[in-house]
Amino acid sequence: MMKLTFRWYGKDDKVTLDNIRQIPGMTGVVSAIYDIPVGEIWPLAKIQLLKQEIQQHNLEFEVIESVPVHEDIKLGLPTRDKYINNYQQNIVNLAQAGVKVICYNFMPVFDWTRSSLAKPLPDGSTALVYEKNIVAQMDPASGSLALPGWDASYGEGGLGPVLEQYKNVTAENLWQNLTYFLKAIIPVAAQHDIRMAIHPDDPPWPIFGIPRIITNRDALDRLVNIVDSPSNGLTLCSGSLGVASTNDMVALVKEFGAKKKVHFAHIRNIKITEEGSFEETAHLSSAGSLDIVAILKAYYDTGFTGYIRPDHGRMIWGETGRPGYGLYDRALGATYINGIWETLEKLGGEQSC
Ligand code: DNO
Repeated sequence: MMKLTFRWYGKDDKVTLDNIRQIPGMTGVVSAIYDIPVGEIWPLAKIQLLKQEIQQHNLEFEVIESVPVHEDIKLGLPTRDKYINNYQQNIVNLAQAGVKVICYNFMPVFDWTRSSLAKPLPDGSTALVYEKNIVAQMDPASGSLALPGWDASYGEGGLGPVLEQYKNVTAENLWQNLTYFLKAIIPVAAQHDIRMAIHPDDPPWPIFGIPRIITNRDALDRLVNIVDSPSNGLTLCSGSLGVASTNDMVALVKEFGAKKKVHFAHIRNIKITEEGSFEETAHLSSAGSLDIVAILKAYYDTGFTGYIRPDHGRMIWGETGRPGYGLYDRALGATYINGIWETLEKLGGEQSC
């Protein structure tokens, strides 16, 4: 049985733990410590407090999304060793608090990127969209750009110098720096029974002239082979990889699921509006370009027992809040996942449905 979870941004989140608890089938919360700068150590006491609060709501605290990777590690600067030591300590502290999976990503500077956070859709909802023509005109160094996934530690105007540092960084450099990082942290994770789960790049192509490497099947394969350990695995995010029509999500789940490399599943649907542009949609298969039933069936057939969560939702029913992370549409997504999973269980894995 998979474990259904929900992302929660802590006390500042408009979505409460009570809200989450009432979603049918919810077993746990995916969260993080948000008020410690990237690269620093998360004090054990803070982690324990977060855990207590979540457990008081009868929810489990076993997945972290994310422990961010400091830019100096991605850039391969001499200062990286200090940040890698801190990362190792975070793994140890989180293990001590009972955490099982740590999600992270290796996207330079920008985490997930969109051209609009609230595009009105014909049904009156709003959604996150990525239109390549608009992104092409955006200037991240201007200081006025605000995107949802950005690491808040780059203040206004603070991006210019960081972007400058990436000028000569190639995709192969990023791979080397990721390799250095993994060789240092995976043994620590393995020793403490933590499974690291890299999140693919979203979108899975270079943006603003900076390379991105976790973008397709070959990249995932290369990643898991850098260090051969059950602790070196994936967050397989359907909405991130799935926006490239060359990525076959069902095949990816089958391949990496069979190898027991998927520790965390993000389920989201998207509609490819043209190659390189997309809109986020409701989870329902017919709403977007992905066959969510086929994706979940692939998880089911590989005997997936990991953590799964509905991913971004649209804003519906007048809800306002953190783009992509309101309550209602994600809760509908959770219920949809439950419905499909229950059907698969009742009909049995080998039957088509
Ligand atoms: C977006 C998320 C990402 C993800 C990180 C993982 O909604 O899926 O921001 O949390 O990339 O490190």
